[in-house]
Amino acid sequence: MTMSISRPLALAGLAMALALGPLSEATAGTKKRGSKDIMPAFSTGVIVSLAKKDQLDPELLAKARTVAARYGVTLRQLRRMAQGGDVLELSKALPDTVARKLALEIARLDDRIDYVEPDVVMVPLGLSNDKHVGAQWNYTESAGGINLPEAWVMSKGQGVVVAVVDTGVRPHVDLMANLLPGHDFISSAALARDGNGRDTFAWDEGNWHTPGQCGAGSVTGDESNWHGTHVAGTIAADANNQLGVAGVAPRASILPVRVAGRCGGRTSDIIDGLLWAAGVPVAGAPRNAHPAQVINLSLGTVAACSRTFQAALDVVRERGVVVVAAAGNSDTDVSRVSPAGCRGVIAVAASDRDGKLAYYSNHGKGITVTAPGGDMRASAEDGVLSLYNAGTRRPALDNLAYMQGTSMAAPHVSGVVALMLARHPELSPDKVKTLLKSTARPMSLMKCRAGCGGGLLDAASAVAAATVVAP
Ligand SMILES: [Ca+2]
Ligand SMILES: [Ca+2]
Repeated sequence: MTMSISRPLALAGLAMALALGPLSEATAGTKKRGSKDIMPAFSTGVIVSLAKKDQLDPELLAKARTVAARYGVTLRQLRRMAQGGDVLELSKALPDTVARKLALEIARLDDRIDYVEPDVVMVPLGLSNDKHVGAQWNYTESAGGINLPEAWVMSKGQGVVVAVVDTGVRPHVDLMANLLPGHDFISSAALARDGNGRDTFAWDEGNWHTPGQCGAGSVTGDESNWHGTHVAGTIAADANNQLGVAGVAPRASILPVRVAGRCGGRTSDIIDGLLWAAGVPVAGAPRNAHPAQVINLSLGTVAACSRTFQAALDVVRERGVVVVAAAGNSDTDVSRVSPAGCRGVIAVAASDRDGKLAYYSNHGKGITVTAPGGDMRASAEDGVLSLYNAGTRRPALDNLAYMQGTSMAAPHVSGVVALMLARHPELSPDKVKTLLKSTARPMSLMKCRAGCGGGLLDAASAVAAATVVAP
């Protein structure tokens, strides 16, 4: 019954996964937690401004030096600023909080002082210290990136659960901190490769298959593609741990729901997984202790939305859960695809590094927004880098890989929705959809002739808008 099989692999497009070598830090098994997520603010001096633009006199400077000595620093008169005010340089940088106290004490020395402020060092809004974050053009580049660093100042997705209804996950060292226990909904032991049907372990056992085993049109072959791990990494790989990559919402939690194995997943299993992810009781499965606020569906098939799937999506949406679906990679109208063509979902098209609709991406009126999915025809590095496994069939060591597809685009949106909900948990699925559309960056006719929704996903604008609207 090919109509009942949805293939996550089909959405991983021409699954040109270029596996990087095993990461030494991953194999070493140690995890350093050096820097903090918050940007460390510090000051190298204070700016003293006197009333009537008076200049600082030696007597006042001497008093200020006495105060500074109590903070273990000396002051040097550096120069006068263009609009008035004197810059006094500290012998060593002080943390912002300390510099503010020092400034306040100096300000109280003399009535002629209008104000004193720390000469705070401003830094570029860097993303994080993760080893390979420099390869994540999809977060930072102005043409094709999602404007993530500015969004991170506002939110990192703390407290939001995102379900990845997919092939399961590997316990990747760069994901473990954010991984919740999930469930395996694959009812066929043969497709599941774990020796049984449904169970409480959502580990990806590999989806490789022999030639002809999955029928015509199958995209993967004799190598597993660790699809769910890659998707989960884009949503919530741990950030600032000096390892691997960063997820879009590095403080969100991932609920892994395994629905696809060898040859893909049955609609009946996917629907049970979807409902369970949203907190709906499913016979035979334990109660979901961590119901998701966002569900990522990087899978689908070219078929109109079935009544069964639509009914399940309606139930999930009534519970206030946001469903994000990959539009598919057949360069066709999204209305022909399920579940992205179903009502009420956020359908995501894929863009390339230039911010142009990717050559493979589906499109059409049903698209909500477009997000980076990459195009690896010229260079693998123009794909989306995320978490992977070095095993060709069975799981082996952690590593990273580039992949392309609308499967890679959808998790960018799921991550941004997590950032939005962390700021405003009461937002309805409809409101989230409206905001994603209205805050996206419009694409010119050169970038997309039609059917890219609101345009390119803009994380900072979406999170900013989410904080100030009614639910
Ligand atoms: Ca199983
Ligand atoms: Ca990381």
